[in-house]
Amino acid sequence: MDLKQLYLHVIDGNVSNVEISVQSALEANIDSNTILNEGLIAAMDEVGRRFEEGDFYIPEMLIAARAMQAGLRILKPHLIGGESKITGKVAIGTVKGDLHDIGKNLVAMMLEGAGFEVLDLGVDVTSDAFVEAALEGSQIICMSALLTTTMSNMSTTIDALKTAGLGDKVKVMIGGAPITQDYANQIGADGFGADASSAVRVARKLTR
Ligand code: B1M
Repeated sequence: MDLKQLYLHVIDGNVSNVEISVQSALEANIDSNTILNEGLIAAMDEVGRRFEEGDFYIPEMLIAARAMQAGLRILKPHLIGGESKITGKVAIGTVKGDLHDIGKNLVAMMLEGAGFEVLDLGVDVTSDAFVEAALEGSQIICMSALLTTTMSNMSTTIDALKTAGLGDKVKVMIGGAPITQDYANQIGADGFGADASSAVRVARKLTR
């Protein structure tokens, strides 16, 4: 079975064909991470490229995102495995001004699968809401940003956590397409995840 079809169906935003292709790939015993990376994520990268070139507009990005999410729903039980012992409590959200949630949802899903109790704050999350989650016992504040114009809100939240006296009590992990380890170091985040699997590794390290 060829993942090229799945890739093309995501770009076309064809929900039912994406669902059928993910199901067929699973039945053909293709590894769930390969389906995710080579089928779904690669397609979203191409959608982003076409948007940048002016070949795609917001509606095309939206329908591709909807198709990707349909594929993810089928893939979810295969990605997260069977671990269930609670290993820590985290809060996750996409920062203020940013509505991208596919990567954040994927990270949340993988953290949950790894045994973390996950409080999903959604998108467009204010610093105050992250601080509130920390006050309520989240050990790691996980922030996602997809826009270069919103990533500075990560630093604003780190400042707000310090102002609330939580600087030493809570860890901060950040990620998203424009985020790098250098940026994490620069704003004083405790961890950076390049993708959902590394986010799980980093979260485990931060709660050890
Ligand atoms: Co938007 N968008 N978008 N968009 N969009 C990007 C991000 C963009 C790169 C496209 C492009 O130009 N090539 C560009 C940003 C450019 C920039 O900032 N330099 C862009 C733009 C410009 C915009 C708008 C401003 C467009 C406009 O209105 N003119 C607008 C902004 C709206 C807003 O947020 N205020 C906008 C809107 C949208 C849609 C709503 C249409 C839709 C989002 C739908 C949704 O999320 N429900 C959308 C989409 C789909 C994209 C692209 C095509 C795909 C994003 C995605 O879902 N990728 C994107 C292009 C791209 O990224 N290639 C683009 C798949 C996802 C699995 O990857 O989110 O990177 P990602 O997550 C990864 C890692 O980054 C990491 O793990 C994940 C799994 O590997 N990760 C973490 C993420 N969060 C993490 C947190 C962690 C650790 C790891 O720890 C806490």
